[in-house]
Amino acid sequence: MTAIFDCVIRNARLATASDTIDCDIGIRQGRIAMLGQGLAQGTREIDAAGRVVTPGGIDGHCHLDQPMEPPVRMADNFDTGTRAAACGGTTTVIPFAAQVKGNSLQAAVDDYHRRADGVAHVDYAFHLIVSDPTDTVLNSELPSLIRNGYTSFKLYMTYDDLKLDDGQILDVLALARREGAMAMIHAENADCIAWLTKKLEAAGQTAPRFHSHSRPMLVEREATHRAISLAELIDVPILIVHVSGREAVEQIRWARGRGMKIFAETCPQYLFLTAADLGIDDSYLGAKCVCSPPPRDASNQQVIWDGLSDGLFTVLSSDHAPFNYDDPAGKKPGGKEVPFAYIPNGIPGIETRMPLLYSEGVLGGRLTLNRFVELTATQPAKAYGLHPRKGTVAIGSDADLVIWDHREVTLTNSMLHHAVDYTPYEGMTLKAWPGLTMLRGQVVWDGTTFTPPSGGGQFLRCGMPSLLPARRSV
Ligand code: DUC
Ligand code: ZN
Ligand code: ZN
Repeated sequence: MTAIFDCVIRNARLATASDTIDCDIGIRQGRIAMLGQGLAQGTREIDAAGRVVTPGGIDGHCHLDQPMEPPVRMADNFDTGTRAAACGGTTTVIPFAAQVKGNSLQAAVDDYHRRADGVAHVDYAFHLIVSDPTDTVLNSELPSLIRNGYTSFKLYMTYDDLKLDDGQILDVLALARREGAMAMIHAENADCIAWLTKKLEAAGQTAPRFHSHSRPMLVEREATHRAISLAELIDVPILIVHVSGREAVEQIRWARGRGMKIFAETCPQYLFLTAADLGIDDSYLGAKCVCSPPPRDASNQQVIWDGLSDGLFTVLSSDHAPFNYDDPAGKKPGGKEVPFAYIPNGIPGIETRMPLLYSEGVLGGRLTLNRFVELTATQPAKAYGLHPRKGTVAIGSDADLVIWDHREVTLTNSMLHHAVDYTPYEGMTLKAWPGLTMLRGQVVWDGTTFTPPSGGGQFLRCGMPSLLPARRSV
């Protein structure tokens, strides 16, 4: 007799965003087929023996193989980046197809598919980055891409090659409202950053640590408030990405108090790093932690923890932006220790996102297990139109799961699977690590070894975000 399940995970303590139950999990053809006690024998049996099982993580903000201005190149492509994701308990990633100013958005999407096809080891969708909202982009390309499964896009208020002015942002937000798409906003005031950078350079203050002086909380607070105001003018929800501290959080709470739908994302670097990690002297090692917005201080870390536990934040993502430290294509462009303004922005974190939050959030007593699931899987799936196929454990959902090992782990870069030559969390002691990651019923990480899934990671066309109201006409 053939078994009715391809696999049964037995004796799980299964957590979703709403419930924690003790059960067996029956899997058939890559999907969750049954939850219950005493399920029939599966072709494969995995005993979870009371261990916590959660949905596979969804990293709703990461950068993989994103084209850069030479000589800079990202260290991770879809092969190494998604391998690292899988080993860290993430089964879906959503990196960015970035429009180059002067080029079409469709060209960016086509190029990005070529980079991912046949190479990814977990499932993936694409956000878009809109850097040049021409009439063609607004009237034709973007609406048609949204209808084809690219339902979220990022807008930048800073970075010369990406930033939009307020009028352009209003144009794109109006389109997001018409089409029901999710607009993500990078909120930092570009002119203030440029002005501060010039002053710092004139004073010879160019070491990596001055990166945080050029982007104080004020520039994030102002841009966050402006983004909220632009969204209010159009009457459209937005999601503010990588919120780093108190003053931005205050703006979001203020807007929510006025009944606005402002969603918010934060990242592990704002919980575990501070500006001191960019250096307390002029050492170049601080370049490893140069990212934007920059990490703040201990009291801001606490504000971020509070926002994670009390519901302020919608999602927790990695903002994995992988550049080697000791590399002419990385943090030392052209082989030189450069002024902070020329250091590629970003830190690696695709593999450490889930373990850091599980260990220090759940086992550290700061977050409930269900809130952990909500932040790392369920709400990203809802925000980006992948729920309920992804982000939860329910009958018919993809069997994307993590079994957690509660054990002491000293984090070192040598145990990670990305292609980056450092981790900002080197030497940290964690209380847990994924003991098994399953993608659509296939074990891709068994706690020791990575095994690529047969058939590879699949491209996911996103539906409409389910955190949003239905489409409206302006
Ligand atoms: N900031 C971003 O906005 N994107 C990538 C990395 C970073 O630090
Ligand atoms: Zn950003
Ligand atoms: Zn980013």
